[in-house]
This record gives sequence, C-alpha cells and structure tokens, in this order.
Amino acid sequence: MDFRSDTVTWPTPEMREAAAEAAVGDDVYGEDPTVNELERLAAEMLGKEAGLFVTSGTQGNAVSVLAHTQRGDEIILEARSHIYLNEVGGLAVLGNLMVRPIVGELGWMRPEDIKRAIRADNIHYPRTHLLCVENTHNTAGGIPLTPEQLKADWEIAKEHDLCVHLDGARIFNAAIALEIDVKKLTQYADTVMICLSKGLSAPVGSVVVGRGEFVKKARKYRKMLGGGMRQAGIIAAPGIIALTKMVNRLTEDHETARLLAEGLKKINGIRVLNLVKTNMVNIDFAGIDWTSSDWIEACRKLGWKTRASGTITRLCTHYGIDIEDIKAFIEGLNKLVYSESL
Ligand code: TLP
Repeated sequence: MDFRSDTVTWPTPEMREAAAEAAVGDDVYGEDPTVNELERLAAEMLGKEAGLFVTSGTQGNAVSVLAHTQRGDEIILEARSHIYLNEVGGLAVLGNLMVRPIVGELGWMRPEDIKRAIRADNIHYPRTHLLCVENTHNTAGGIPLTPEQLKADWEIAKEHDLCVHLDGARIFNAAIALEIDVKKLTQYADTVMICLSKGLSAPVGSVVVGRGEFVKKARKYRKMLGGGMRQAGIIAAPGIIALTKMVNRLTEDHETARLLAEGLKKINGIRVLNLVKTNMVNIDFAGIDWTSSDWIEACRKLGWKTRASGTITRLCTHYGIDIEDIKAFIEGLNKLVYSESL
C-alpha cells in the first residue's frame, strides 16, 4: 500500500488488455489511430478544439508555456504551484521566462492581486503574457477551485490580453468534488493540461488541449523536448480507458481521504492541516513526538509506504485503496502511537 501519491497507481486489467490490442502507427507522422483517438476524446471532454498526447504533466506544462510565450515574457502563477516549484526550473531554462508568483488563498489567486501584478506597457518592463492556474491545487491540499473563482481570474486576465493555462493534473478530481461537468472549469482557460497517470490510473501520459493553432505549436515543442513518440498507441490505449472508465470512481478516493482524515483527527498529537475536499490529507504529527523516520518506519510496519518532511506529510488516496484498508491503517496506527508514547 502506498500513500505517497496517486501517481503510484497501477494500470487496471482492462488497461493492460487495451494496451496489448491497441492499433498503432507512427505518431510523429500523425498516423497512430489510438493516439489520435485519445487526443480527440480529451479535447471533446474538456471543450477544446484539439489535443496533444505528452509523456508527462511536466512536459505538458512545459510545451504549453513555451507555445504561449516568447523569451523574456513574464508569467503570473501561484507561489506554491507545481509549475513554479516542482518542474525543475523549466520556465527559466527552456523559456527564458520571468515569473511573478502570487501567494494564493487556498490555491486561488485573488483577481486584485493578479491585476496588481500585471505590468504596464512601459519600456522598462517585460511583457506580462500568461496566467497559470492549478486545479485541484496540490500543495494547498488538493483544493478544487470553483467556476466562480476561475471566472474571476479569467476576466482579469482577458481584460489585459493575457492567455490562461490551467494545470489540470487533477481537474477531474475537482469536477467530481464539485459535482459539475469538467467543462464548467475548463471554459475559463485557453489551454489545459490533464494527467492520465494520477487518480485515473493509466501507466503513463498526459494530454494538453486548446485551439488547433496552439496544439500545432505545442506539438513542435514536444518534438524539441524529445517527446515525439512513435507507436505510442500502446500507452495511449490505457489513457482512453482512464478517461472513459475511471473518472466517476474518483469519488471513492475522496471518500477514503475523508475517512482517513476523520481517523487521524482522533489520534492525540496528529493535526490535519488541510480542508479535505478531494484525495489528499496533509498532517502534522509533531504532537506524537516522532521524527520523520519514526513516521515512515511506523507506516512501513503497517504495510504502507509514506514520506515526510520534518513532521509534515501528505497522504494520497487512490485506486487500490479501499475503506477497509483505511480502517486497518487507522487501527494499526492508533496501537503504534499508543505503545510508542507510553
Ligand atoms: N505531482 C506529483 C509530484 O511531482 C509532486 C505528485 O506526487 O503530486 N501538476 C501538478 C499539479 C502535479 O501535482 C504534478 C505531479 C504535475 C503537474 C506533473 O506531473 P508529472 O509527474 O506527470 O510530470
């Protein structure tokens, strides 16, 4: 069992079968029918013109940002967003971009803060050209941003001619948590990156969607970054299953996360730090006097992989973790905490 991320999910038996039987061709020539179908399907589900299958979320964000910007542009993003913190500085290295981070409120950048950050047309300033938003917001605790929040940011961006890119690695978690069609969220972005290999359980891959012209540019950047894949239908086929069969079950991951948070809150010395709205539970176990190694070892004894930074850890629920697993974990942890602190 593994709480470290929803990236650890294994492909379902149906995905393995689909991979084995996938029709393939050379995707660099645009001739892989399974990749083409995945790209079409993703674009349709997200309400955009065209799609591009990429190797990972990081590559999808990179090609999107590159396709939107020119060297020296400034982009506005949330201070704890994945693009800013966890994508190896690609914005600087690949795009030669300036960044203007804004501290959000539970992952949401207030429109007035965005407005203040947009540069005036002045010979001294770089051009502000792109706003990046993230939904669900990972480090804020898997928080789903609502259509109203996204609309407010979108309107400010459009008033100032900015493009809007949505890092929707977990956009379906947001839609499921808010009980709305995903298009209600993606309508407030020009381009969207979605991950197939997180809660949706495909073994690999992400899709970027937007207008046809944008996808054409992004495709060229994907090639530049070494992401021109050949008989990629083998990995696109599980992606189609991810989109058609695995979206609605995300509600189970949200339920297991809720149960997990409830159980953890009852343990003296453990604090749940986030509003648990999707599949992430952030905790601080400082009150039980364990180090990060104690925590990792205790979880290992119970059969779980986890990680921790100081006394803080994120626990992610996903396909393959059910209610019984959570109950057993909470019971075991209670026993360990109790015996260790005696
Ligand atoms: N997130 C991973 C780690 O990189 C932190 C995780 O375990 O949560 N956008 C968001 C919001 C993400 O959370 C991630 C991955 C990505 C983009 C990048 O996706 P990959 O890992 O496919 O490059």
